[in-house]
Amino acid sequence: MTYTDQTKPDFTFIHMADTHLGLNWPAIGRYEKIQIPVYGKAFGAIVDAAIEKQVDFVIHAGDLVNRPRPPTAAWNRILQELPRLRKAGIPFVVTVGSHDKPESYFDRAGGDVLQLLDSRLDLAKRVDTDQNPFVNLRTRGGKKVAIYGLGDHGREQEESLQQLTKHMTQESDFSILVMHGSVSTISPLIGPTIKTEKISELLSKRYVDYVALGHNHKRWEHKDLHIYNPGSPEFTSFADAPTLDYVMEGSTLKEETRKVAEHGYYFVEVRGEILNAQYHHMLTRDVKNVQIRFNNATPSQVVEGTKQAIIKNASSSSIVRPLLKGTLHPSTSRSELDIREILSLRERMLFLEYPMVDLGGSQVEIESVQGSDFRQLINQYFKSRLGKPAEEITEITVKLVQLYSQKSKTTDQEALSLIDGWNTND
Ligand SMILES: [Mn+2]
Repeated sequence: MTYTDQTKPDFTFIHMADTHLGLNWPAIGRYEKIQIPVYGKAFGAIVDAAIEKQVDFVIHAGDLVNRPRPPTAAWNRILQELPRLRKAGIPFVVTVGSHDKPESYFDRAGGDVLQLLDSRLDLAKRVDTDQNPFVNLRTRGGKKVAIYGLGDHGREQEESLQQLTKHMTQESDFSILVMHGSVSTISPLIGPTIKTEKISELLSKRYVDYVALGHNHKRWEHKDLHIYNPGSPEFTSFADAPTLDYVMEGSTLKEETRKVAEHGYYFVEVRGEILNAQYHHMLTRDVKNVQIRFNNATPSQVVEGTKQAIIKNASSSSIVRPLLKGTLHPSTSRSELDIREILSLRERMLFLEYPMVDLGGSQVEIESVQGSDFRQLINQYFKSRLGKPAEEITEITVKLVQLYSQKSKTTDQEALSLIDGWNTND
């Protein structure tokens, strides 16, 4: 990168989030297909960029690790990458994400990973309202930058921001609010949320010049205000992935829409009053949802259409989730669907998720008959016993209940392959 005197920024930085080091998704069930390294590689690639561009600092908006007790592979990666930044003289400032936070009493007693990185290893500056709410940095060109941290505080998010604003001054040349959570205009809205007006006020009063979000895994930015969310550098679930939308008309498959999902980081240049946030896309794995809508289709048409749509989109490195929507022909039933036939495509790709079937209501029925959302109940119970892994266990339990509520000759087989697809998640 070459700048002229007119374009040379006062300083630059990188904003990333949601690296989820240590995650193994999807759990493929064969040990040589473990997915942990892709998250480490994505993190390493951003560190490479930071060093190559000689940015003044790097900010991470939370969820550095996937679990508060990360596996050794994640530690290995952290202790490989962060010293490279330190050696290059690039401070790494991070706030506390929902996944970095210890949940149990025993974990809390030892502090969190980010605390170890900060006070024990001097590899990061941890900013959050609970300890060090902000850090002041000096850029190479002598500019004074303040970075305020607001981790994940759940329902107390607004209150915590209120606390944080007490520390804010207009004395720095540039100020950043790094926050793990959403603002009210983000889409889709997830997790702890601050009203956009509150942020807008901080921006207009120049208490803050750049708002660095994390938590939502898809890229998003405010159209007028300097509020940016880079998304996760790699896919962490099918919810982060693009969706290809097909409709089956008779025996013809028609593509309707493509919903993209961007993944990467921001490279930000600041020069005087001018802020230029450039989005850099990452090379990710090939992950997608393939959604097919059927109208009064027979079970064999559904299987055929689904297979066609999957084959169109899958190579040996693809990770695919089929979503089957619409209605079955009234004289047929969900139990006649030969899901195994769809799953036989598994060999052709890296991972084929067990299809989500929403064809004329089996899933809806069971929930309304119970009179309550059984997913919620199961999740609550598992959470109280297990913490974070509860979500995955809930998912598989709900799928099994749904599967057995429509028992057929092939149900046991289907259940086995469903379990098989999940069985190596730690
Ligand atoms: Mn996250």
